[in-house]
Amino acid sequence: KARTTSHSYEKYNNWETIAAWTADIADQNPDLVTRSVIGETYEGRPMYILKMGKSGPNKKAIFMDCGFHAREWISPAFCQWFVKEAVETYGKDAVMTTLLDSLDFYVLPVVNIDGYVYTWTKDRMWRKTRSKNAGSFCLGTDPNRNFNAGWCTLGASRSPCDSTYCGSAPESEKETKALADFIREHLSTIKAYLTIHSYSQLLLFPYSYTYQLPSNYEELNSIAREASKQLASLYQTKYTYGPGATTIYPAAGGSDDWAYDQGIKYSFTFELRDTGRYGFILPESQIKPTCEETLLAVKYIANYVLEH
Ligand code: ING
Ligand code: ZN
Repeated sequence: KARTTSHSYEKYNNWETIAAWTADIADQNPDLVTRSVIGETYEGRPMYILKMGKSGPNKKAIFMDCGFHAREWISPAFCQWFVKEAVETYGKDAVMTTLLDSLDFYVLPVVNIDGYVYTWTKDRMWRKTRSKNAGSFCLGTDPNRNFNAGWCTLGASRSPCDSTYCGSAPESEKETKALADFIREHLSTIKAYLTIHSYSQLLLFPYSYTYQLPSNYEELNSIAREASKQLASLYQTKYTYGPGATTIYPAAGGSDDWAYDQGIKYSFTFELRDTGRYGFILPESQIKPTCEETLLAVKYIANYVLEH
């Protein structure tokens, strides 16, 4: 099929371009990247996931997703950047080489594909999925209020017209169900869960659905401190870190809390640049610096997980 747009790591790519890119990057790096489909969206689009790493026995894995919220365009840009850096620096950068030799990364470049398409075609500020709601003319559920972690008890809405609508039940959305099914199927290998949002420059960890601290709070806090320090080392971008409930706001049904309660003890939500000057409409000139600094934090966390 002929291409109508070309892919660039320093531009925001539409879904058609990202989908084609997932095929190309896998075809061009057969010993490092495998593409598969974990499900399909409400509107019928295939949800591609890229498995990255040298094949080997009994490897631990890290799961990372981007594009939960449609308008947070820097997030899918980071997943694409991460995959590019992995294939370009494997065999050259010592840390990346060790990571890919010893770990697998599952990268889901866009979770909420229907919403992402909608932000390109109709409403740049759309957040939710695009599913129909019974008894309402309003569309969509907030995918990050739709997980079974204190579902809809706090910081979420029961009204389909609200941007934080929790859905009719946990995993009511095809996209969150596909993601949760994939993680449940790979629970024995997945040691870390990373989910990329924007904006606010935060590195969050459980819990958001309760003010209780997670059992390994001290460990998560020190990982977040060091990852934030690594991130700042490049351009002095300042991140705040801590449990979601006290660092951003209490909110139930988030994927990081759900993954943590599944037993994935290293679970983090990134809120990338900026702190509000541009907000969700981060200029393309900031894609490269944002992705470069975030990569340092992700590599730090991955290396920590590998060594523990
Ligand atoms: N922020 C997240 C949100 O879904 C969050 C914050 C993280 C909530 C983890 C719950 C759990 O509201 C953005 N920008 O989406
Ligand atoms: Zn978000």
